Amino acid sequence: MQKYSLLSLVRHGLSGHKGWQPLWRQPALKPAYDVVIVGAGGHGLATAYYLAKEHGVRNIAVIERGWLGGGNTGRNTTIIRSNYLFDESAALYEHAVKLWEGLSQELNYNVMYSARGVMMLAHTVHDIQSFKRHVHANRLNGIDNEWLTPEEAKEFCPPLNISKDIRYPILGAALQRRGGTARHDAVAWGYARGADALGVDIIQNCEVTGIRRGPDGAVTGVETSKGFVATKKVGVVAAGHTSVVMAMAGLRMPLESYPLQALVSEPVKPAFPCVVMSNTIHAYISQSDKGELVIGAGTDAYTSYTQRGALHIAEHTLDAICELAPMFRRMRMLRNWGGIVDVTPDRSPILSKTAVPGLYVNCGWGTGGFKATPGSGHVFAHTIARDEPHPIAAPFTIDRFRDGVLIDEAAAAAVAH
Ligand code: FAD
Ligand code: PYC
Repeated sequence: MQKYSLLSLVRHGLSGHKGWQPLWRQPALKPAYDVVIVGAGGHGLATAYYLAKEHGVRNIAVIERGWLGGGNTGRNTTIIRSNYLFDESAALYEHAVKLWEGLSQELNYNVMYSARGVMMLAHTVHDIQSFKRHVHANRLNGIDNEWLTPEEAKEFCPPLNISKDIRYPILGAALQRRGGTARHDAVAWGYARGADALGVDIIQNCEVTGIRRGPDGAVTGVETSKGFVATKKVGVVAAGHTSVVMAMAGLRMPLESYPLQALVSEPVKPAFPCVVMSNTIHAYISQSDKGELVIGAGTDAYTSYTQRGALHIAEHTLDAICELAPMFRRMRMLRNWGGIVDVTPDRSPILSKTAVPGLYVNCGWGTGGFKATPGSGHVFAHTIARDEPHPIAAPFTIDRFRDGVLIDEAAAAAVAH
């Protein structure tokens, strides 16, 4: 694999940048693989990377019906944090944050992880109680989180309006300083490049249309738009389309798929130093390194597979943003879009073996899975390679919906809490 470094940049610069190699191959689909991953989003690609790197499985295909990173991975607002309430969630998301901290070095690819701080605004007494509970629970788990007064919040993020005369005044905030953002495309590209270098075949523009099972019920392969592929292990990592893919094996999933929308502004000079989330009014905002304000909303009210933005959602969210940071009132918005998020009844993911031997599923990340990408891939690779869950993944079994052992991270929420 070509290495990226200052030296290689200078060397290629001297020869007119003509010698760079493509980041991954465009291989033909082989008739058989040891493992097939369905879906080349960040989670699927990370799973393949760690399967190859840490478990020595080299004969892997990642099959993607569109282009890699074109699903929610390339559509999200890139907020990274680990300030979840329950011990199980804290362990999972903190595992991911620790991997984020070294990911650019691990992949030799700049994923632009920026720990600029994630601030969650409280607007009601209930918010204050709930966020303080999170602060205490996180600190007991060794995860940084602190409570700020409105004045301290404004000091950390000067554009905030802390006047008491608005619809939802800011009454305080929880701040995770190690939280932040990363460049979403780069995460998909970095894992794709790393997996490809370890021999993983990434097959784009190829839809999985069926899952074949043998007389004992175990997986024997997948049907695709490019033909049949034999395999004994299939990992489904298809986000909003997981229910559709799992139904191919006869399994009904505890998932609902909703559009979640986001939008970006015209680019401006650095003006917004951190990430701000307001779950109460369903608005969150950060500024990309390109200068665009990256703004997101709550989920749409209805289930749907429509990956589109809608004006009324943008209007509602911008109403809130203009109240929170009035200096943005004259900004123009450039584009909006939607992604289909896979939501479980307890708003926690599923990382699990299934009742079908050889079939594994990684889904249910809903509105909040980007932050988990490295950790999710890491523990799911273990689950597939060893046919038993990684200890961090064990509580996130699909069986919890049968047994009632839920991990209820705000089931009423319209965005991740
Ligand atoms: P995806 O990237 O969606 O990958 C799944 C892939 O499966 C897709 O590429 C799809 O084409 C493919 N696929 C589906 N069916 C088939 C098939 N039959 N055959 C082959 N391939 C198939 N999370 C955060 O942590 N922070 C945020 O700030 C945040 N903001 C968000 C904002 C928006 C607007 C959206 C939509 C999501 C947001 N999320 C956020 C959630 C996050 O984007 C997702 O949880 C995460 O990216 C899921 O990654 P994935 O790899 O599982 O899914
Ligand atoms: O999970 O932090 C998050 C998030 C913010 C916006 C959407 N998801």
